[in-house]
Amino acid sequence: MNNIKIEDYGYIEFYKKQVEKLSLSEENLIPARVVEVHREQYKIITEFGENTAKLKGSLFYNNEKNNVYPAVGDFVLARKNLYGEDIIYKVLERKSKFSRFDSFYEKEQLVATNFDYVFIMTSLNYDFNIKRIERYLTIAWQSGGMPVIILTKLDLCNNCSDYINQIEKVAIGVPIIPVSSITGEGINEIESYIKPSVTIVFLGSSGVGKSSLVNAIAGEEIMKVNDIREDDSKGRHTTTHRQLIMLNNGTMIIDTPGMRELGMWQVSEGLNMSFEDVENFASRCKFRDCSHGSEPGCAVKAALKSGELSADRWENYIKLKKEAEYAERKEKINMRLKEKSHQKSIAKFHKKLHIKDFE
Ligand SMILES: Nc1nc2c(ncn2[C@@H]2O[C@H](COP(=O)(O)OP(=O)(O)OP(=O)(O)O)[C@@H](O)[C@H]2O)c(=O)[nH]1
Ligand SMILES: [Mg+2]
Ligand SMILES: [Zn+2]
Repeated sequence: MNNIKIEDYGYIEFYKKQVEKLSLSEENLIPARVVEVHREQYKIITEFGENTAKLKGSLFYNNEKNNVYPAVGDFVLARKNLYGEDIIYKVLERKSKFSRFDSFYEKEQLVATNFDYVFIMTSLNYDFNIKRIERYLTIAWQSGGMPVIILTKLDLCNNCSDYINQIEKVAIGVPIIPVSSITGEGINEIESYIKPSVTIVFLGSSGVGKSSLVNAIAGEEIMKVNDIREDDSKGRHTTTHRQLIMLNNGTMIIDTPGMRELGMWQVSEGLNMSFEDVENFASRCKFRDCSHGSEPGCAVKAALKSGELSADRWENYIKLKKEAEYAERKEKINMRLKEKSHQKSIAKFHKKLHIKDFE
């Protein structure tokens, strides 16, 4: 792979300006984009082509509080190694990021970064679940990318307009595109997003047809698809890791494995956007701190009663909000713990110096 221009990978002024501000010239660092992330190994693309890379240990494994680790889609500064792995020095500030709350490690997990569009994919059969779409939309609005809803497996569906009507109610102002990767129906409607230097992240449960759509758009088999699987609800993950793919026309797609769990992570803006109707009602309550319980003049209760607001939508809003608050509390605790261990390691260091002084 010769003559690669990192600009074609979306390296725009936003990132260039950050680099100009850093005085790293003597290190000979070059811009790169992260295309794959494995446990401790990365795959990056630079002007020299694709290569494996690892983190500069002293900069990343040093128990600092504010280390930012690379995710798929990131622009980083790296040092070229002609004989082996490149070395990643720094992750540049992101223009967008999709993250979820990892309930096992109780912290933020980044799914993808620096994309322009978020394709929220759901299939028009067993998988269809309006609450999940509300959840995806909330995180997508928060991400900084533009959400688009893609309804897959159009060829398997007889009552699509019914599904579309349901989605329109919860996805106000979001494009909704039904497609079939088998018959090709609807693919031309996606074409307005398929432009050079544009990055799109594909999200959705396992088996909805994310990788199939990558192939349908590309017109060739780039991603592996499990053809014997019929019922997507019972599927095993076919795609096993997140990956940024460059199509022939210069569009980049981040294909992801389906996620079982999509916990809320810092989504207050996302909630504002995806539940604008709900928050509008709440802002009209008589008391500013209304708990929407038994207070008089509660606009939410009135809307629920009149049917202007559906009970399902209200309940889901409350649920997502609670989850987000939980994640926020956990984050605060984690920050405090990190702060403590950071202080401890500094204290240890000083103690060592001190002992040496008197030796
Ligand atoms: N009938 C029909 N089947 C489809 C369509 N798109 C995908 N499929 C089938 O659905 C199954 C899953 O497709 P994948 O593309 O692997 O799904 P995925 O979302 O990438 O799944 P993971 O990688 O596990 O997250 C495969 O058997 C596909 O052949 C479609 O438009 N119509
Ligand atoms: Mg896949
Ligand atoms: Zn109220």
